Amino acid sequence: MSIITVGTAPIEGQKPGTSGLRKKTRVFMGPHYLENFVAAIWEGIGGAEGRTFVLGGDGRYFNDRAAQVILRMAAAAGARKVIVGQNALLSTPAASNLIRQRGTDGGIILSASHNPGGPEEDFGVKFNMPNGGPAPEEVTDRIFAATKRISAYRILEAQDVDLSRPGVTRLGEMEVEVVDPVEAYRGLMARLFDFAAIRELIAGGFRVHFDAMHAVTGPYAKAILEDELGAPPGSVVNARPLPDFGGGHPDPNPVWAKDLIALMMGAEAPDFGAASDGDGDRNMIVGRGIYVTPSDSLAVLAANAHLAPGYAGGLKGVARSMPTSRAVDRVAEALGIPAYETPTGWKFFGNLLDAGLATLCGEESAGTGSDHVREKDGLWAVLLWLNILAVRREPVAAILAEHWRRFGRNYYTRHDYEAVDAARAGALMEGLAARLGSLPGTEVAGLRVAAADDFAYTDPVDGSRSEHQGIRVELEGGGRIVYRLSGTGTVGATLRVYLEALETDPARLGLDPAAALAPVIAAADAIAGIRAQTGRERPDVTT
Ligand code: VG1
Ligand code: CO
Repeated sequence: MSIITVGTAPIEGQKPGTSGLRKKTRVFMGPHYLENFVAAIWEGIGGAEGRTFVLGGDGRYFNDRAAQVILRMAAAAGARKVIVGQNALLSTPAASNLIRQRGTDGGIILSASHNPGGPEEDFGVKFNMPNGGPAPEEVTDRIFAATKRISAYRILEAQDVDLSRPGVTRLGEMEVEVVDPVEAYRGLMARLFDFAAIRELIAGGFRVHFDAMHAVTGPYAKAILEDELGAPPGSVVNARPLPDFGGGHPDPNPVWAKDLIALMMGAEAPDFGAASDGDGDRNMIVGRGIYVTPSDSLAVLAANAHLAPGYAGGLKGVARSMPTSRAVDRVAEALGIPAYETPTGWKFFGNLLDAGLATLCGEESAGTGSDHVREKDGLWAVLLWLNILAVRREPVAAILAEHWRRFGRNYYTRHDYEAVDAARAGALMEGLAARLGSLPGTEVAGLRVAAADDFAYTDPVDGSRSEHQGIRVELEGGGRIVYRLSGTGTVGATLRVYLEALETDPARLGLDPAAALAPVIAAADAIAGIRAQTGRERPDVTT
């Protein structure tokens, strides 16, 4: 086997976004595209020589071939060892766990998460640090810089490694260890949660339904929910990971997991429903007859986490991404613990978790997690909910009602305008930013603006600063509008508008969220001129 050096040239646009580099699969499969980026990763982290990495992905189209390329490049770069999930599969949280447990120098995750998969859809590559978390901006900036000056990369000339069976092999000088993708993760979950209590709950007739959306969580959910916790076979559906996720978006929200919503709202609804996304780091929670918004889920988990053994000592603090509703802040206040507000994307939670400032983190986009790994974790959230339900023995709806009575309710919705012309979306954001100073004190659609700013974040641990992370408009009475452009899309720009209204009147806690939010929605359009600027009458996706 020999190492060959391939001449190449910089390819434009290899700038990692909210969560790694995401592009159309065809783009990734184009000449040198993947190779250039991987070589830039090696350079951005100071070389791969002598190092050990974890490698795996969500099983989408091109996952298997990309993994083989990365293995050959790691071997050529002098890596000591790569730990790969069997068949190149690893959920994002399981990869994070392996990086930490095995003390590796980081890992590469192949995923475009909730984006659809297939030859005409999306692919992605992300580097995670030795702490198990996504590379911070300082590192992704170095990787991007390396993509702009690359002139050659090195790769081993070799056949594919057999990744179909656990065991140790070699690729040139490098060791390749193929591991069962579920095992270490299952062990971690068993340490955090009271499996015996959940088993007893389920044995008592409590019905669980989990939709893996044809994505990577299927094998994890089957092993844990069915095999370990005794949920009857068939409780986990769409459990086989498919390269195109069955043709849908593996995005656990009421739009893309509508079968689950229909089931949970029907007469025969199970007690508890859940779904996860392409790479297993997101979750959707649904009770019988009630959808739990991710922001509410984070707040309920924060208020009840102490009921699970892994969190019995209480929480050090909580953190949420800026657009996430402030429901969890109200819980933190009641618990007397700090609440942090970070930019969108899990990479901003890493320092808080490493420094022991926060125990629980969450995002409105259905991501919740804790300091057990450095990624959000879909199945973890499901298990924490089940542990809480096993202790409280109340329906999900009753838990929410009690939560709102105690803390108030932050009605919440997100409107996405997808594939908007990038120039028009940029102009909308710039126009807003230019008018921020004049907004406070004005009345819009019957609501008064209390404050407005362009969100910037200074990391309390390392002092790094991230600017232009979305525009916040605070309304009197606790409402809020946030405008932000997505950093994970692959076509045009996606404008996200996050809408929140606070209600503490006990008589108004059970309103239809759309009705409760109608004035805030009207104000959001009036302030930004969304319809006029995007030419869209209504959002493409409402969650
Ligand atoms: C979206 C979500 C964000 C999440 C990110 C990655 O980013 O809004 O909360 O962290 O996806 O999630 P953006 O920039 O498109 O709004 V995952 O599960 O797709 O890796
Ligand atoms: Co994901």
